[in-house]
Amino acid sequence: MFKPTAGEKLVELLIEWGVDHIYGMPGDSINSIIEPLRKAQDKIKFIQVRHEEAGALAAAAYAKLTGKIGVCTAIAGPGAIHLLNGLYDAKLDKVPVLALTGQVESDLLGTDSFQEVNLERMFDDVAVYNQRIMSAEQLPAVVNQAIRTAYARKGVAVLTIPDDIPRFEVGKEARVTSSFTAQQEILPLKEDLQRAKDLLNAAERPVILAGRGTHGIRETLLGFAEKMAAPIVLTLPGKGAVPDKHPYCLGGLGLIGTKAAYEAIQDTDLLLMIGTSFPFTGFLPEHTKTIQIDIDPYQIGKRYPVDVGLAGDAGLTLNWLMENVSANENREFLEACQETMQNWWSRLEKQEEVDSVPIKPQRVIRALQEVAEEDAVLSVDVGNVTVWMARHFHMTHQKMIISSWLATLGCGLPGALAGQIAYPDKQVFAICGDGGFGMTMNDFVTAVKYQLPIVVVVLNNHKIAMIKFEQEVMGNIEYGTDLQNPNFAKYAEACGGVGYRVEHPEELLPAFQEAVKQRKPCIIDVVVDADEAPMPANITFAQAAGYTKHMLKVLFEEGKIDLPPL
Ligand SMILES: Cc1ncc(C[n+]2csc(CCOP(=O)(O)OP(=O)(O)O)c2C)c(N)n1
Ligand SMILES: [Mg+2]
Repeated sequence: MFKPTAGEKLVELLIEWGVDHIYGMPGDSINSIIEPLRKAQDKIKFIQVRHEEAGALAAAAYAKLTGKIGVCTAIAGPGAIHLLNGLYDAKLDKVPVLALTGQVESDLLGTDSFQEVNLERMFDDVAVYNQRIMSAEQLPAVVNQAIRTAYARKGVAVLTIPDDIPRFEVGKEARVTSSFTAQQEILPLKEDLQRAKDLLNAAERPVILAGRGTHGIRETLLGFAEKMAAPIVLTLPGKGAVPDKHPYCLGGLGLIGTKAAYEAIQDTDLLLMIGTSFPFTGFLPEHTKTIQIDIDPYQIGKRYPVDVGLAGDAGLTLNWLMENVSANENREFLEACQETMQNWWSRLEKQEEVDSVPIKPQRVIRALQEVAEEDAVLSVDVGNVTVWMARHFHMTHQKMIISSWLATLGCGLPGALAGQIAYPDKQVFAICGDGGFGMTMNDFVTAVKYQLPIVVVVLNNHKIAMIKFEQEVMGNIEYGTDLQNPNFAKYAEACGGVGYRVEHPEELLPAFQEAVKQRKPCIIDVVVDADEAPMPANITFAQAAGYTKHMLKVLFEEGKIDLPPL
């Protein structure tokens, strides 16, 4: 009778779970996993990445985009170590990822063998499930449990597989378990809903702070906002939950935020936090009544004092509240917020039209906006580039992903690879700074290899500009912030893609228009102004004081000063 090897069984189970691709770099300790993957390539595709970190970041991005588990693999030792950054991105953004790593042969473990690293200990902090496979018979049940745990606990499962095990046959004594995970719908306690209802009925100026947990409930959220006459402020991971230009939307909060959002949050008499554990609590009001809705009770009241916690599904909870609260007839506060927001948009539009050289980063986002289709995927890297995208790009139905909580540089390109694999027919953009792109740019050739027609936009200011401003606001002089870059357009061509180098504003839109028609991997290398400051909507005294100190240092230590134009 045919008995599969443990490697074959592993691949069979991945397919049963609906996994259709896996990112990785083959090598010694996983060759016995790669061989069954080769045999099953019509059902599960192996995407060979050039750096395991890009593979893990892509797996995390795939999970963020689709809700399905992202899978990556790496050899023992160095390959496994390279996965860590992407796995932490998945952990911090709470998405399911499975990492399969090799390990030295079972009978060599613990002998300081070649490439032996204590992987269970190394992955201990990042993983919600972390097991070394001990036998071929153990493997099937553990694979099922690993994937189930990653889904149920929204995190990373790691299976460390000693080199010999995938080659053994799985005997009939192996336990048979289920390859699926059950779903649930959760409503908060009745008495908590009742208390929330009372607070809402008494509120005159309610404001909604909507986070990642509000994706997919757009109509409910807007219906609720309308009934409560409550403007909606979005966290960065919440961007796209409602269209940015919707009359109820006041844009983002914090350093990336808008004046309207900042003021609304300061003036509100009832803050309703939905699906967010907003970390920048300095931007939240000091004393105001607060309701927090989150599917996970662990998040409620964690960072900010709340009066009522509603532990439940955001959509179901809002539906209950909508049916039970009375409408807020007073729309004055909402209308005042809307007016401030209109002014804010006009201010941003003016910034987007400036035609100086070097090009203003805001103008690049405007060009992107003009070519991006309604269902495009936008993978945004970390840096000032994040601020420009968060503020200037008006989402309608696009999907945007970023490394929200780890904020790791280099997430942009891997996210775009995953986006194009998940949605072969959609436009997919990576929007990166030169610092961020530089961290994972070697995997641009992966897009070329697998014919993934992503468009990478590099806002090239020859600087890690966000850090320059951080240093200056602290009162220091920038140091270690200049970047020596290649010509990224020529790099694209050298990799077999298409490159555009843009140095003047009038070349910008034509480059974008051509790039999206190529259906080939492209890089648009835009030389942008490094001195364009991502000014927050409100400037604190400490920031202003710090900046003044920086200016004085430049004057006294370097004898020069560039005052910003009035
Ligand atoms: C892996 C990693 N290293 C360092 C940082 C700190 N960091 C945050 S933003 C940034 C600069 C980003 O520069 P760039 O990509 O050129 O974008 P810009 O700010 O110039 O638009 C750095 C170094 C980080 N977030 N992640
Ligand atoms: Mg830069």
